Order: sequence, then C-alpha cells, then structure tokens
Amino acid sequence: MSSVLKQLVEELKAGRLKVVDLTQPLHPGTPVIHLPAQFEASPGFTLRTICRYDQAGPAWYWNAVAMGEHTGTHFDAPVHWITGKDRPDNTCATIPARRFIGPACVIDLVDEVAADPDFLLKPAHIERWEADHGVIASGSWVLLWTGWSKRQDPKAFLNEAEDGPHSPGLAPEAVSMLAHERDVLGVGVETIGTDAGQAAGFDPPFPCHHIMHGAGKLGLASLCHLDQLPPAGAIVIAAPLKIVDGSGSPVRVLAIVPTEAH
Ligand code: 23J
Ligand code: MN
Repeated sequence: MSSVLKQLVEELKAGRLKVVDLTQPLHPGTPVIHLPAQFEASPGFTLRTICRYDQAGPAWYWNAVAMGEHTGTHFDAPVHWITGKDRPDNTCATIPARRFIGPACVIDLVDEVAADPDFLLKPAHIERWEADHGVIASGSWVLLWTGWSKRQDPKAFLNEAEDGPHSPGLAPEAVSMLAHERDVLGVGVETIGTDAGQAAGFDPPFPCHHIMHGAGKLGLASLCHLDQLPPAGAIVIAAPLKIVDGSGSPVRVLAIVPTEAH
C-alpha cells in the first residue's frame, strides 16, 4: 500500500485531518437562479415518495427526485457554456475523474462583501493572496470565501432588486488571470452561480462562465462552510453525477483539512 494513502487513513483516524462538508442541504426550498424573463427557467428540486413502508412497498422507503442540473450546491461542466461546447471531455460523463480532486486556494473576501454585495474579485486581490501563500498552483480550485452562504433566507440569498440580482463574483480580468495565467481547475463560490448577480450586463456577459468554460475549466456554486478551510493546504473533492451529455450536476463537495491549521 502507498505510504501516503496509509498515512491519510491514519491521519483521518487520529483526527489530524478532518472532512468538511461544503454542501448545502438539497430540498424543495433550495433556491434556483432567476434569469431574465425571456429565458426558460430551471426547475427546482422536487421529491416524490414512491413508498415508505406502506402498501406501495411494505419493507422499503424510496423517492423519485427531479431538478435542473444547476440546482443547489452544483458543478458546472465546460459544455454548460457556448464557449466550451467544442472542448474535449467537456461533459459530466467525460471529464477525467482526476479533475474531481484538487488543492484549494481560499480567498477571504468576507469584509469586502459585507461592505458591498456587488463586490468583484480583481487581479490585485489574487496577488494579495499570493503574496501571503505563494502563486496559485495549476490544477487548483480557487474558492471565494464571501460569507454569502450565511444568507439562509432565499430572498437574502438571491438579493434581487428592480435592476436584477446583487451578489458578488469575479471581474473578467480576474477570471482571465485564473484561467490562462494560473491554469486553475476552476472557481467555486457561495452564491447561486459562479458569476456575479449583475454579470448579465458585463463585457462579456457572464464572464466567469464565458472565460472559464471556454478554457475548459470547471465551476462550483452554492458552497458553504468555507470558513472551516485554511487559505491553503486543503484538498477539495467534487465529483458530478455521470450524466451522459450533462452540463452540470448537483454534487456533494468535500474538503480534507488539516485540523492544526485552524
Ligand atoms: C445559465 C445562465 C446564466 C447563469 C447560469 C446558468 C448559472 O449561474 C449556472 O448555474 O451555471 S449565471
Ligand atoms: Mn451552474
């Protein structure tokens, strides 16, 4: 057995490594993104009980579930966006499994977002993180710790106004830097989608989707518990359902975290 894997098991058993669940509960009240009215909406989560130890099945309980692929804590595949439609291995079923695990760089934006719900990550914020923790390694997940998941009321989470939703995200220059200069695995956020609430009006529209997926990169949305991660040193595991031709999938996102780091 590999000594690293043996050590992993031992460290987990001893509690020197812990598993942090970065996933929001998935239920009929889970909010879904509201796009402008001319676009078709994505259905939220529904659960229909087939039977529960009753005449429809006396000794068993099971449900039938339905939802849009991009519901709750979910994974964005490159094929989700038109810019990523011709990339190789761009769907939930064809992305190599190796890409479902990577080191996490967690950028603390809690104060910035508390002061401005439309806060956008800029290259200078990435450089500030790198000055403290080193250059973001290729193949890393970059996670935006904004505190947004504390907004448990769907109204506050979506934060919609007359002029559209107001929630934080990334400026196009920061997305470009991460995709092209750092060659990250992808970006993960606490908000409903990887783009800022106002991103429909950016140039290009929805720059995180446009640029990231155009570069074959991945996305994670509606994460939580990022406050339990160190800025560097955790590993994130996020494997979507193997939906053939799938553009995304609800996902259980786990982080392996050293306990002494926090
Ligand atoms: C479709 C159109 C725009 C957006 C999205 C989906 C998402 O955020 C998503 O869940 O991928 S912004
Ligand atoms: Mn999505």
